Amino acid sequence: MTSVQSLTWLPCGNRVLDLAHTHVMGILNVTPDSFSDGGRYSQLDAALRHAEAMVAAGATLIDVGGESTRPGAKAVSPLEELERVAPIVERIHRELDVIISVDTSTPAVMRETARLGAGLINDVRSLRRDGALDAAAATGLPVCLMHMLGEPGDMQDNPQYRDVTKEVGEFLAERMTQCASVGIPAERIILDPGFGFAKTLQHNLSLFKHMEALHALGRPLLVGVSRKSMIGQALNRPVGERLFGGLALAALASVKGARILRVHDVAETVDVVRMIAAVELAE
Ligand code: 7PJ
Repeated sequence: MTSVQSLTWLPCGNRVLDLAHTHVMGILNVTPDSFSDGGRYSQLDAALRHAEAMVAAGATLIDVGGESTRPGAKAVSPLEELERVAPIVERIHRELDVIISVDTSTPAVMRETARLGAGLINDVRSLRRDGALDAAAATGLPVCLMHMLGEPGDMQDNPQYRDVTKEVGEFLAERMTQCASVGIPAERIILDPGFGFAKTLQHNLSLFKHMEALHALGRPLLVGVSRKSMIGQALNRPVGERLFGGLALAALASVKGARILRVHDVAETVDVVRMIAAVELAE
């Protein structure tokens, strides 16, 4: 599904993202619990090798995150988050041909990683932390705004909507207005429905089904469902057995016009995207 708005290029630092195609964003967590053990050097090395493998598998973006958004995860200080994220951003920028996205809500992390070569700010809190709007604006980078109610710690406490897709759309429109007020133009914004954030299984499924309604906001959509509990709940699968369900959702999201798929399993998802593109390019 193409639309005029999608036939554009999005500048991301020193690279551009061609929004005519669906892209795969590989997830790179640099939270300490995402590695077995070992010192900072081996963690950095392992992270770089993981990023390299995802780029080789066809990822055009790598999403680097240093703060866990799992419910119940411990809060991280801005300094600790920066110490986790900055070295890997610097190394990826120096060594790999890829757009670096930074999964952060922290103003200091936005500013510093932009200086080190990040090309996109991905904020699950949609720049609602104190100082985040100004920090993001100062970087000049594009921003991914994601829908979530509350904070990761309490977001799953009985979330309620009358019409989840409509309310997600209204939230994202309001965040775009806030961005405009600090000089972040619509042309620099990516929107994300926020699957798994403050939503029950039924909310997630309904939002996914009706995601096309969000195209009315005029901006490219990013979808992140990889290994999430909505797959686990729908199929009754533990986290290690959610790949096929995730690929089904990746294919559906792509056909529904999502432009960026945020995933753990890059090679598999790239095949899905390329196969769909091959069919869409046929006479
Ligand atoms: C998302 C994210 C998502 C965006 C996470 C997980 C949880 N950023 N960061 N969208 N999810 N933009 O990967 O399971 O869905 S962390």
